[in-house]
Amino acid sequence: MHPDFGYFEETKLGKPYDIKLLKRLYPYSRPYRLLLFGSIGLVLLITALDLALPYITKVAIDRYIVPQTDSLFKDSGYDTEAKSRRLKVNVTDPAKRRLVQKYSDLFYTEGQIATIPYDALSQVEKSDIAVLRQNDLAGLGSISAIFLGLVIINFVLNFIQKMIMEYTGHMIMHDLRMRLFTHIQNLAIEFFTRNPVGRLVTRVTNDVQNMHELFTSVISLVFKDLFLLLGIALVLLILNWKLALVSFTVLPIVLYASLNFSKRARDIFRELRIKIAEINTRFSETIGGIRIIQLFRQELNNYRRFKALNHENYLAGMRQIHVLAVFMPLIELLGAVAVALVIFYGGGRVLGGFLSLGALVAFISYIRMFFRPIRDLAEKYNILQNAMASAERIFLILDTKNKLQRPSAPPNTDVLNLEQITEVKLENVSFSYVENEPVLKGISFNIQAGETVAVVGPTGAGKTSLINLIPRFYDPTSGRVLINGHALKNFDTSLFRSKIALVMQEPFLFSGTIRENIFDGSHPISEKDMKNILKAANCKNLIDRLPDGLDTTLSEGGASISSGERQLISIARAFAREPQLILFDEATSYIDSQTELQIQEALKKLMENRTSLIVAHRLSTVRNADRILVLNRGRIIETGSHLELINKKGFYFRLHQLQNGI
Ligand code: TTP
Ligand code: MG
Repeated sequence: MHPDFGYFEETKLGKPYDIKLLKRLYPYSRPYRLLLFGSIGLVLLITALDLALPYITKVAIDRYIVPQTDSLFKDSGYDTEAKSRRLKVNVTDPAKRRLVQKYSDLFYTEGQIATIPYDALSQVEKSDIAVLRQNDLAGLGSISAIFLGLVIINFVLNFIQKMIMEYTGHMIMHDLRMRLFTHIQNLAIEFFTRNPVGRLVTRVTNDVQNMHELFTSVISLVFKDLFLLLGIALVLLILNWKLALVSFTVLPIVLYASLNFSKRARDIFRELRIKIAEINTRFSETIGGIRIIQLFRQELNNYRRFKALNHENYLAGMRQIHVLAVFMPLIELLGAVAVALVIFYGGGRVLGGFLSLGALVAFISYIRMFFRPIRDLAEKYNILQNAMASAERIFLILDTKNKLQRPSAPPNTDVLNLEQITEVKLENVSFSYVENEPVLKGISFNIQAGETVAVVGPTGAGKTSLINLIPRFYDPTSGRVLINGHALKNFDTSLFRSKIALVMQEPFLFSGTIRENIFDGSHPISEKDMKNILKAANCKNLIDRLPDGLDTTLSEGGASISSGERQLISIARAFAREPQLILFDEATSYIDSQTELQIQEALKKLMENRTSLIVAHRLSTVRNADRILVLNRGRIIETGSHLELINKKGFYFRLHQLQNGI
C-alpha cells in the first residue's frame, strides 16, 4: 500500500481559491450576518475616515499655512493680474491695525482691508507675522483638533470593528469545529482505518483555525483594501484628474507584477506548506516509533531523512523569500516612482499656480496609502491560499457520508424496536476491508439467547473482524447479519449497541479516572452495586492496590496499567452496562497466569445467563462453550463442542495439542 502521510491530499488539491468553496462557507456565517454587515459598515466608515485625513492636511495647508489670505477672505487671495498671492488683513482688530501702520509702506489699505503681497511678507518681523495671521493660527488649532478627533474616532471604530470581526470569526470557527467533531464522531469505523489520527487532528485544529483567518482576512482584503484603493483613486481624480492620471501610469506595471507574483507565489507557498507537513509527519512518526527507532538503531538513518526534509524545506523557504523579496520592494519602488511623478508634474502645476500646495501634499499622502495594501497583498494572498486549502480539506471530510446509514430509507420509519435479543445469526457472510481481499468468507452460524459460542483460530484468521460485524462497525460485503430474524440494518444501531458489551482485544481506556472508565455516568449506580461489579470483574485487588483506588487517574489510552489489567477494567465496564449480549475478544498479549485466571473467572461470571460470542486464543477459555467455531483464513472449518472437536482429531485437535505442548 502507498504510505499516506496526510499531506498527499494537499498536492491533489485544485485551485487555491474557489467561489464554490466560499459559497459553501456562507451558511456558517449566516447566523452572524448582522454582525458581519455591521462590521462591513464599520469598515466603510473607517475607510472614509482614512481617506479624510490627507484631505484635512490639504485644507490646513491651503487655508491656513500657505500665506494666501487671512481666513476671513479665504478665496480671494490670488490676484490673477499680479500673478502673486496676497495676505489680506482685516484691520478692525487694533493690534493688526497697529502692525499695518508699522509696515504701511508694504500694505495697501482700502477701507477695513489691508493687503500685502506674499513676497513682501519676508520683510515683516516673524513675531509680527504671528499677530497678522492670528486667525490662521486659530484655524490651524481647530483643524488639528478635528484631525486628532478623527484619528481617535478611527481608533475606536477600528477597535470595535476588530472585536466584532474576531468574535464572529471565532464563533464561526467554533460552529465549524463542533460540526466537524460531530460529523467525525458519527462516521463509520471504516473511515478511521483509512484516515490517520494525525490528519484528523489537523483538520479539527489547524484547518479550522485557518478558516478563521480566511474569514477575517477576506473581509479585510475585499472590503478594507478594495474600498481604500477605489476610494483613493476616486479622491485623486476629483482633486485633480490630470495629476491622478499621471500617477496612475505606473499601475499597469503594478498589475503585471502582482499577477506574475501571484502565479509564482501559489506554487511556492504550496510547496512550502507540503514541506512543513512532511516535517510534521516525520517528526510525529519519530515520536510514535521512538522505541523501534532506538531498538533498531535507526537514529542515523532517521536523522538523515529528517535532515534532507529540513533542507528541502529551507530551499522552498528561500524560494519563497526570493519571490517576496522581489515583489515587496518592487511595489515600494513603483510607489516611489508614482510619488516622484507627482512631485515633478504636480510641483510644476503648483509653480504654475494651477494646483494648491495642500493638494500636492495630499496627493503624495494618498499615493503612499495606495501602495501599502498592494504591498501587503503578498501576505494576504498566502493566508487566503492556506485557508482555501484548509476549507477544501474540511469539506472533504464533511462530505464523507456514513456508509452505515441506510441510503434511501427515511429516517427511523421502519426501524425495528428491540427489547430482548433472542437470536444472533450470520447468514453466508463475507467481508473485506479492501475490495477483493476477503477476510471472511461464507460465514454462517447462530447464537440463541443464553448460549456461548466461541471462535478460535490462528492469528489473522479473521476473528476480530467477525466480532466487528456484530456491533455494526462494518457491514458485511455480502450475506446478512440477523437479530431475532431481522436484518441488523433495520434496527436502530445505537439502540442495538446499548444492549451489547464489547471487550476488545486491546482494550481502550480513556484518560481519566478508573471510575469514569467503568461507570459512564449515564445511569445512577449505587455504591453497593458498584462494589459488586468490581468484585465480579475481579478488579478489586487491582483497585485496592492503586494509591487512589477507583479515583486513580489513568494516562492516555490507559497506558499506565498493564494490558491484563486493562482487560479486567473493560470487563467491569461491560458488567456496568448490564448487557444482553457479550462480545469478548481475548487479549493476545502476554498475560501472567494469575491475571489470566482472574480474567477467565470474571468472564465466566459476566457470561452467566447472557448470550455471548467470545474469541479465544487460549483454548482453556472456551472449553465450556456450547459451540466452538474454528476459523481459518476467513472460513469456518470445524464446529462443535470441545469434546466433539477433540474426538474429530482435526484442526482444533492439533491446536489443542500445540498449546498443551504435546
Ligand atoms: P483479524 O480479524 O484481526 O484477525 P484475528 O483477530 O483472527 O487475528 P489475531 O488472532 O491476531 O487477533 O484480521 C484478519 C485480517 O483482516 C488481517 O489480514 C488483517 C485484516 N484487518 C484489517 O485490514 N483491518 C482491520 O481493522 C482488522 C481488525 C483486520
Ligand atoms: Mg484479533
